[in-house]
Amino acid sequence: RMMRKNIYFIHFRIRKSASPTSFRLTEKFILLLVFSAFITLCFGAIFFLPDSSKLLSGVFFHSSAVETNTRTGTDSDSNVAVGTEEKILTKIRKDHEKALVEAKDTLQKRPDEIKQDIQDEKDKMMTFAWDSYKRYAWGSNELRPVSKQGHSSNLFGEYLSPGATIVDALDTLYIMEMFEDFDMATEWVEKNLDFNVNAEVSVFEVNIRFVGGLLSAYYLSGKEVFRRKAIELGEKLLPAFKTPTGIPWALLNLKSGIGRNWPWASGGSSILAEYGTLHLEFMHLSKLSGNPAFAEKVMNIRKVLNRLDKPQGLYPNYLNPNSGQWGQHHVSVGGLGDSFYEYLLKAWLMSDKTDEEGKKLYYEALQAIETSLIRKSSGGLTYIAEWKGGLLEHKMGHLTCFAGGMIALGADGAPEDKTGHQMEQASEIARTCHESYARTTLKLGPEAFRFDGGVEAIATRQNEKYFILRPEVIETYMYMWRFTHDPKYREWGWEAVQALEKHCRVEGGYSGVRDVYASSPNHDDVQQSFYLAETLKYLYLLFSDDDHLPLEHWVFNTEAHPLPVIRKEMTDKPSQLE
Ligand code: DMJ
Repeated sequence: RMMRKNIYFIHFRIRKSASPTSFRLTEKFILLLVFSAFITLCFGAIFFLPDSSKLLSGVFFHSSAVETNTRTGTDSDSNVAVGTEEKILTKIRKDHEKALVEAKDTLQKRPDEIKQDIQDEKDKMMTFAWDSYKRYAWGSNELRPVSKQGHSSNLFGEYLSPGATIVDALDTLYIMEMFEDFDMATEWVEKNLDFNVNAEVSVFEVNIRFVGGLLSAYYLSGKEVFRRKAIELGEKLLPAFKTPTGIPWALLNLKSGIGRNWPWASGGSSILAEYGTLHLEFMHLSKLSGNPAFAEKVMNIRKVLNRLDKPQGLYPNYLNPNSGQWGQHHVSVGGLGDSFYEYLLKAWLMSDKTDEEGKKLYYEALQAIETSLIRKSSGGLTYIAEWKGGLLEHKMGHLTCFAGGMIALGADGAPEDKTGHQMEQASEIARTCHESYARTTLKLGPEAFRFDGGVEAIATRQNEKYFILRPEVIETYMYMWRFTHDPKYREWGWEAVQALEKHCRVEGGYSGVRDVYASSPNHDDVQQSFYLAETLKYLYLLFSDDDHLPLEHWVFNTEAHPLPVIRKEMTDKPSQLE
């Protein structure tokens, strides 16, 4: 209904590669030998110049262009082989010049032109990701794009007729007007998505991906099947709240209704980012089902939290559902904490700004985060550190990068004239996260980066160097673009598109990489479902007009599934939510 006809797909031009040019031995052998030495010197320069000078001089682009232009077919190869060295050099010079002009054009393109490119290009990222999943992994949770097969992690239910990618991608397909694929996915949901199974699932993951995905699909398409399935699944999750405090278990067996917590979580605790990331979906479930139980469960979580003392106003990541006491005092705006803060703000926005308590809790928490966790490096980069028992760990996760977008989204409602300050903070966080990408070889961000031991925005531990197609940095660019229209956010998004295409795209889809500092990608062979749900959707929205899913009407859940604002005056008419 609200979709515009004119849509823009993210694309990339692939430069073809072929076998290296070969030279035949002729009587001009010596001349060719000299020429080979010249070529070797050129390549030497390409590899040994620092990246910055390659970029400035255009050499960086030359190198791939030379490959392209000298490797595109046997015809040109044989022409080269029989030509004189002068002809060869002239050809290479010409190719270089052409490539340089092309490269400069790309660099100098303004966002509007880039948008035009995106519109024109046939090779679409979402289409490729989706088609690959369809082809090799249909019905599995996720695609293994290198080995070209499916895999089903039990996080979202190994036996839950998995299909996590299908449900997670539904709204992206709809938003991008890929309606045939949307219909195919709908049919799969109708026929296969079954919750009456003996399976243990993560309550959080099932909620953000499955409940969130189904709700968005319902609101976008109006198809009843999604409403029904979302409510059915929501009801299956309710036994998770049967704890002495009502703080839900992390894991739940859908058949027996028996819950438990992650064995690694401090003293049997539930996790802040998990029990704190149910609010948006559960409020909508009550709205759509007429059953107040969903809303009651999440409002009770607030009550429990309100009763507790917060160290320096901060929320520790661990809370014991039996005793109602904090576990380890570890605070993070990244993993284990992140979307709890996001949902406080969004609860207020989604309630048409009537949920005053959500608003108050959000701005208070943000103030505490600013006081205790936000720091500036000596090089001038703002980052959000982690807090362990009062000590700061100067590390920021890729996950934490969503906070730039969150702070920008909340800036408008900030108390005490802090709007400008919060926008500034949001833009600084966006810049830091962009730096974390820019300072790698592959131009993709590491899982976590540090500001200690003489480094800034760089991962120092091997197990923090991977990139798994996460969306948070692009999510922040999207919000920053919407609020500032500063072209740099589209430029940064475009850089990410290029890096994804160059290093993550493989024959059978998109894959994460194990080390963003390596000279070439080592693929992890997983196309995460959130890549289709979030990364590609936020990229698409970054290059769309602002009235495409306007932020005054839609609130994105933490998996980027848009949920409509529940208007005060329409609270009794579910069908008129949007
Ligand atoms: C997604 O499942 C959600 O964004 C979640 O809140 C955090 N992690 C992933 C993406 O990185």
